[in-house]
Amino acid sequence: MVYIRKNQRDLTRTEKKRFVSAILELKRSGRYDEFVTLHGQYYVTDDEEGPRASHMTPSFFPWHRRFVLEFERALRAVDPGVTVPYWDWTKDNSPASSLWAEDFLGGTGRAGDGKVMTGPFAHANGNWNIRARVGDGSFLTRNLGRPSDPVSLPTRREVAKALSDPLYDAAPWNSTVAKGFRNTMEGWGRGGTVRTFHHNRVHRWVGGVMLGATSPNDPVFWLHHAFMDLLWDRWKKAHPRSGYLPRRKLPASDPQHGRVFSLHEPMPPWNVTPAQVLDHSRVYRYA
Ligand SMILES: [Cu+2]
Repeated sequence: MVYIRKNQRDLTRTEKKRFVSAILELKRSGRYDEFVTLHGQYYVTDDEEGPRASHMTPSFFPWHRRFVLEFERALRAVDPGVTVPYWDWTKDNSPASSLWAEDFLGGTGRAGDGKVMTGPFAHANGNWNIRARVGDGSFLTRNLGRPSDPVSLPTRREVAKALSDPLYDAAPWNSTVAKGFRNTMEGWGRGGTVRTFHHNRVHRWVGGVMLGATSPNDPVFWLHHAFMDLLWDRWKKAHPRSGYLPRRKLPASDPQHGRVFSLHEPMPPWNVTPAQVLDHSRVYRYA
């Protein structure tokens, strides 16, 4: 049965409650932290000598598609009616959005230590103890919009511009690529400048634990990446003649040989190829 991923703003009160409860159950059982740890393990940078499956790489989109899907499977094993909603941050772009309300993800962190004091994931409720992380502190932190040095969320126009590029990705297939949909959306800027866009900027806008390798410690991670996944679909629809690149394994002479995953190379840890995750329409669809 195909199931639907909805825009988070359209969830009913009951849907929000069931989504939150399923997450808390994964947390209680220890399963949630395995996802955090896995993301941390795969968060490697350009200069890493080994294979780079999840970030700064063409397989950023397929890797995260599979990652969110694995998480969603775990949620659905707890409650088969639950799916991962998406957060369209071009529209719901303020801390006043219902996403951050008491009955859903809770709000921003308090001044000083950034500790989140509201909602089901606030530390005081006893259900959300952060274990797998880089740095210290066992509580969820956020700094929505970073008021002391404001960050803005990507706009519709900026996203539309990224979507208009028919090129998926280009050599050298890393964070320095100055063209192509993948790196513009992933958001590493141009050749190491400080301008960061789109996906990375959303992590920054949320702040706190959403920065860096163990960002799935904040449940909003999944809603952000579900929207990224939807944007990849939109890009594919807009450019039916384009496709995932590189199509073939890079030659041994290429400095990125053995580091990036071409269309038919299996990605760890699941050993699925980008080609195998291109079409999800028999598993889930977006409403
Ligand atoms: Cu991310």
